[in-house]
Order: sequence, then C-alpha cells, then structure tokens
Amino acid sequence: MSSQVFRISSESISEANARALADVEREYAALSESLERRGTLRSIGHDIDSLTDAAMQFTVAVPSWGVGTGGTRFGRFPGPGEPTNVFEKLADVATIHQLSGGAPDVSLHIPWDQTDDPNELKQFANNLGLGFDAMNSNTFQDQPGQALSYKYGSLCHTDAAVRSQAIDHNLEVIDYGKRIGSDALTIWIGDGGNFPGQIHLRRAYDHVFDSLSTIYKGLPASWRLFTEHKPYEPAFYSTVVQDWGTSLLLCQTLGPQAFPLVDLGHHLPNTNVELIVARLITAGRLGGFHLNDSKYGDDDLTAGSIHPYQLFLIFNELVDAQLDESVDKGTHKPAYMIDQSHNIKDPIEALIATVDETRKAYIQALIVDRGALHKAQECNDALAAELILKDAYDTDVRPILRMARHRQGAAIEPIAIYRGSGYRQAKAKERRADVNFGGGIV
Ligand SMILES: [Mn+2]
Repeated sequence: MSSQVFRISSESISEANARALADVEREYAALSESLERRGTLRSIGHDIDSLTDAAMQFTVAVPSWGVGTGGTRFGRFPGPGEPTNVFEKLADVATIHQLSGGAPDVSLHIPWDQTDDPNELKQFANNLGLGFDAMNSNTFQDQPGQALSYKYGSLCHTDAAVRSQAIDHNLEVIDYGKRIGSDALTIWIGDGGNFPGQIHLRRAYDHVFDSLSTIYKGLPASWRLFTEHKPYEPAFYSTVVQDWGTSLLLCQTLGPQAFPLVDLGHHLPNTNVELIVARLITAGRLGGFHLNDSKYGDDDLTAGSIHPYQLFLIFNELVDAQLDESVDKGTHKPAYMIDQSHNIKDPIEALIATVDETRKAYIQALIVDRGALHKAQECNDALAAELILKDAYDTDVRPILRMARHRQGAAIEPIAIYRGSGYRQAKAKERRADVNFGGGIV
C-alpha cells in the first residue's frame, strides 16, 4: 500500500456543512412545523429531534464487493481508482461512512477478501472506525487450485466429496470471521438445475440440508446463520433454495440460530416482498436484508431507484413489528446489509445513495400514524388506510436526513463533497490499474 493514502479531510466536510447549515436549519424548522401542524408528531409520540436521532442510529453494512464495479454476465467496465485488495476496499467503505454517517460495518466475502493475517485486517478496520458484519462464503464459482469443481453444485452436489469441500470452506469462513469479530455467516448457493430432470428436486434439497446441518454445528453460540433464497440464476430451471418458503423450512429445521435473509432483488417481478417480510416476522425468523433494487431479474440496482414505495412498505412492516409488544425482540433483530454492485455508477456514490434511501424509507415509516392506520384497518376503510401510508411516504424527510448527517459530523451533501474532493482521481494514481477484482452478483 502507498504510504501517501488520500483521505477526504474532516475540515473540508465541516466547512461545507457550515456553508449549508443555515439552509438546512430553515428547512428542518419548516418540516417540524409542518409535521406539528398536521398532527403527525403528536400521533406518533415523537418530536422531530427524536426522528433525527433514529436516523443517526440507523446503519447498514457495506459489502466489500460493492466498492468495485460489478457487471452483468456480458461484461464489466471498471472505473479508475477501484480498490485492488481488501485494505483498499475498507478505505472506500470508510469514506462512504465518513460522508453518509450510516455505514460503519463491512461484510466480507471469502475467498475474495481473505488475508494471511486476520488480526492485521481487524486492526486496520478498527483504525478506520469500521467493524465487520456477516461473512459471506463462496461456493458458486471455482477458485484457482481448488481440488473439485462446483460446476454441478456445491452443498447439493451428487458427489459427497464435493459437498464436503463446500462444507469445509464454510467452516473456514466461520473461523476467519471469528478472528475479525463477525457474528454471522450468510450462505447463498448457486446450486440448482438448468433443465428439467437434471437434478432430483427433493434429493438436492436433502443434500443441502445435510450440508447446512454440518455447517450449523460449527457456528459459535453467539452467531447467526443466514440463508439467502433466489428464484433463478445461475441455475435457470430450478434453484435449491428458490424462495422464502424453502429458506424458512431450512432454518426452522436447522435450529434457532438459522434465519432467512431477504435479498430484495431475489424475487420474481411483482412479488410482494413486504408480505414475505411480515410472514418471516410472524415466524420469528427474519434474519435481515440484502438491500438493492431490481426491475426484472436483476439484483444490483441502487436501493429505492426502481421501487421506492416497496422499500417504504417493507420498513413500514419493520417499524410496525418494532412497536408491537407481541413480537419477540430476542429474535426480531434484522441485519441490514447492502448487496449491490453495478456497471454504470461510481460504486461509492451508488452505495452512499443506498444508505440515504434506506434511512429515508425508515424515517418515512416512523411517521406513519399507526393508531389511525389500525382504526382504518379495523373499519375496513381501504381508502383511509392507503392515504395514511401515502401521507407518510409523500413527506419529504430529507431535511431530517441532512440534519442527522450534520449532527454526526458526516456530510450534509455527501455526493457533492465526494465529487469535489478528488477522491477517485487520487485513488486512480495510488492504486494499481491491473485489477482482477472479484465481482459480486450474489
Ligand atoms: Mn444477496
């Protein structure tokens, strides 16, 4: 690593914030007055500062693979200054957190991010003010020097030796995660069939369950295991963990430390994702999220870029559960991770935007008048119920988000600061250009 590592100075952020603050305070006061006049703050038992506090406390984990340009099956168009190793990826995540105030954790991917010395990596992250969220294993592609291929599956493979290799990999990921302070393992497998008849549908599930059982036994008591479903890709006829039903079945059979993870893009178009979230809450098994957005079958677009109302409705379910005393908070503690890596935007800008969109949906969900909504639902007044949701969703809560960032010492206008800082240009000079960056599509 270069000894001259460029960082955006905190002075430049505070100076820009100072210039913007008068406007932010004016719009914040206007929003407070508007919410007061509409009775919103009274109905939800908050003042505007408590909403700002909630925004400040809401954070998401950034995936290490998200700071590099992802791509499609057809190509990747890397930009200048992309990170070339895990240390540079952490530096980019630290910048995202510095500007957004909402991304203090990193989700690593093994083997892409594996280093010889996990303690060094942990120390490096801690020095940047970062921690580690869930670990991600990889048995959906072959690695150099790997003994057996995953071409025909990993945890579900017909050959016990391949399954064993995939199990061992996951146990090694747990071991690495323990040493850097992670407390969860996310497993997404690409296993499935591309043609009817290729795999035995029930036997493939049984193999996956047996493999996961062995991995589950290797989990530390404080860890959670997240299973991620996906209806297709890379398998185009059937995937073994195709939807939340299979994911829930796996977790309920595995044990109390296993939870389905909802990747927002891992659903067929028009799927009611907020309903899935509600069902998993009822089952006491909502593990958390991979945040992104999707129009067709993709899963790498910026959260809220396609379906912002869906994102709001998901958070509406989450806030409702949080306020519901009948929901067991011992199991209801969803993990929020981003999983996006696209071709077009600067990844740092796209990730900052997802942090912002996610906080926005959360704050809008917090200002839903739940008492009035409950009454409307009990009276079967569909129009009133919808208007109550829309009243929250149509509220421009960005002054709260800006004030939250200001109070955190992050940037009131993070994208503008980032673009003006010359960060990417500086990184293009610092970092090697011959990058073979592990791309992520999970
Ligand atoms: Mn995912």
